[in-house]
Amino acid sequence: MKIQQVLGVCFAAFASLSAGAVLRAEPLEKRATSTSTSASASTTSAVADGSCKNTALTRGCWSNGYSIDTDFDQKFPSTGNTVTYSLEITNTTCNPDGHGSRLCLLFNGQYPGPTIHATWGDNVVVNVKNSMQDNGTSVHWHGVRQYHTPGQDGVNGVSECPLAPGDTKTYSFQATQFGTSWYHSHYSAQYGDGVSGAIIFDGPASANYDIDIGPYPITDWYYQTAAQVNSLALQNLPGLPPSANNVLINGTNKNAKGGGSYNQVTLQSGKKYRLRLINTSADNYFRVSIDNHTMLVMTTDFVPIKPFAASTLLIGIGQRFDVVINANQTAGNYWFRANPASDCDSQNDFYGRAVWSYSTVTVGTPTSPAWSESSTCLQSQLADPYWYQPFPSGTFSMAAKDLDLTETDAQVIPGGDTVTVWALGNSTMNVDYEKPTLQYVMDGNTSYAAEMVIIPTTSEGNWNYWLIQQASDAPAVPHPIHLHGHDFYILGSGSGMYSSSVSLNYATAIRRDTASVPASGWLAISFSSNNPGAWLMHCHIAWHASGGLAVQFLEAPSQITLPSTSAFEATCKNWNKYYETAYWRKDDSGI
Ligand SMILES: *[C@@H]1O[C@H](CO)[C@@H](O)[C@H](O)[C@H]1NC(C)=O
Ligand SMILES: *[C@@H]1O[C@H](CO)[C@@H](O)[C@H](O)[C@H]1NC(C)=O
Ligand SMILES: *[C@@H]1O[C@H](CO)[C@@H](O)[C@H](O)[C@H]1NC(C)=O
Ligand SMILES: *[C@@H]1O[C@H](CO)[C@@H](O)[C@H](O)[C@H]1NC(C)=O
Ligand SMILES: *[C@@H]1O[C@H](CO)[C@@H](O)[C@H](O)[C@H]1NC(C)=O
Ligand SMILES: *[C@@H]1O[C@H](CO)[C@@H](O)[C@H](O)[C@H]1NC(C)=O
Ligand SMILES: *[C@@H]1O[C@H](CO)[C@@H](O)[C@H](O)[C@H]1NC(C)=O
Ligand SMILES: *[C@@H]1O[C@H](CO)[C@@H](O)[C@H](O)[C@H]1NC(C)=O
Ligand SMILES: [Cu+2]
Repeated sequence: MKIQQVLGVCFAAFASLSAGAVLRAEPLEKRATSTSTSASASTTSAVADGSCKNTALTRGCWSNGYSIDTDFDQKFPSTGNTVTYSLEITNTTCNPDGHGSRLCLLFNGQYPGPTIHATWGDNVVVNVKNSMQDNGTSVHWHGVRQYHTPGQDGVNGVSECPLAPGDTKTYSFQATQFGTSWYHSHYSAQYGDGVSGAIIFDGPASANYDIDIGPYPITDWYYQTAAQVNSLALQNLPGLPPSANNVLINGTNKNAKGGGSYNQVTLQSGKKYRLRLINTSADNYFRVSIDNHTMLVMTTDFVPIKPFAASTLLIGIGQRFDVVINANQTAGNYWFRANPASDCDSQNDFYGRAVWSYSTVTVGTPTSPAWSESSTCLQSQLADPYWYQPFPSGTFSMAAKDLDLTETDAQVIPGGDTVTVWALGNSTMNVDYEKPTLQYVMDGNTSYAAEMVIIPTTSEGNWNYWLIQQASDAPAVPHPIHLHGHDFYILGSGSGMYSSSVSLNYATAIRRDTASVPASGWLAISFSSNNPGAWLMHCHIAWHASGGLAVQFLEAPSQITLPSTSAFEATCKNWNKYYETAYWRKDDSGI
């Protein structure tokens, strides 16, 4: 139990709803055109509507033959427009909850970092500068497919060398999807120090709303640095990670002693608001709700779903839920809550709060009652996808390969300390910052080091089936598993050992980029080989990724679109030079 209390904070993957939480599905008030049927039909590829205008009452519309019915894995527009951002990472201090100033690593001096805002089909260019003195970095665009741009995925040791202090890199990729996501450093546990920000790609939506109030990142917050918490987490069991000290909602909260301030949102009575919930946690587990208001959930990660109403939502690390909130209650002040889920063994001594107020009342401390919350941590997968891609029935047991998830004490860095490490498929990852996977591809070298944990995918056009199974002797904690370069279909999950007699969902599987392997349980996923590259799949608990809980799928190496060799090599050269005399040494998996 002690282990679960401290480590067991990553249970959620799907929206977990209490039995009474699903209230009513609210369909689009107006369909884009009358010919559209894909919301209810089970077809392999949705047919795009004709053009109609995207307005408050027709959010399913887009333009030029694209709409909510367009499955962006099959088809996406190219606008020819480029949006450009500059992000500079500095080593500075911050004090988001009034508890006191601490070391923070921030994009452009702010937490959360600037929101990257583009339109479906745009090219996105981000100039990143590493102005920290003592860490490398690489910036990953979570959930962004990086279709034919694997060199822009921002995973040091896989798609690039880390950017040395003082170095710059221009990331460039197309927004082939629409919806909400986030970007963060992939350099060890660095993002836990604040190096993250939101991404919005404008596009159609499966529910109507009047006003988009943008991203709402929710994160756990520690008064120690991520490197400090991480080194404690890596110590041998039962040396366990310290608990978080607070929860930040949109970068702020009051602390336990009352200092700091709440995020405040003003609502106009009668309007419907789109809110983009993003879980940017390093570790912890909360249940999100707004007193007296239900949330109409319309998107999970980047993927549209048939809208359903919920009073409370559980979100896994890295996951996003776009919801619509109808400001139709008595004008007043209401709590927005992000509660640690005690039923999931998360600690109860901190909680997230924000104040949502109607414009006609004076902003004040709400007295609104909380929704009653589920008392079970079990996830029920109620989200129903907007686009179906049925699988050949019964394929899984025959085609699936196992990735066993285990935990052990071992050396990650040869000669280094014995630490708690995790393995997927028998191997603990330890990437080589100086020789990323794409370097091997450029060299045509197939003598991969074992600790790269390279797994070849099926050939292009074929499906990959994976069973991620927690070993019976692994600690009973759930893990939010995130795949790069693809969304995977979740065919099923459960507790205990997977058995081929379990029925899987082939017909209406939901597609996500992050999903949970339940404590002591299994997760059955599938993805199609349709994007050549080197794609990491890892646990999104920062400390577990650090402890090596990752594999990389190497897909169609001969068809990979490689990044510019000169830029790639310059980054590596700068890194190698820096690392010769670097003060801090790599002491974990690197990711
Ligand atoms: C940040 O600055 C502190 C002290 O100024 C230094 O000890 C630390 O190594 C720096 N960290 C990074 C990532 O540059
Ligand atoms: C979140 O914070 C940013 C920056 O302070 C602010 O511009 C934005 O309006 C906030 N979002 C919400 C929904 O409160
Ligand atoms: C973030 O994800 C973690 C791990 O899945 C989960 O424990 C936590 O509840 C999530 N936080 C929120 C605010 O949903
Ligand atoms: C909020 O909901 C509670 C419980 O249903 C109800 O008693 C209360 O009157 C509501 N508050 C307002 C301001 O509508
Ligand atoms: C308020 O809006 C919600 C969500 O659209 C709906 O379920 C509920 O019935 C509405 N309540 C009132 C009092 O109109
Ligand atoms: C892990 O080891 C087992 C037993 O040796 C083997 O059957 C399995 O194929 C290995 N898994 C991977 C992904 O290599
Ligand atoms: C392939 O990579 C390995 C590991 O870095 C290295 O030892 C070997 O020399 C390389 N082989 C070739 C032909 O480059
Ligand atoms: C990054 O910098 C922090 C100090 O800010 C340090 O504790 C950590 O060891 C550094 N990590 C690496 C791998 O450079
Ligand atoms: Cu994990």
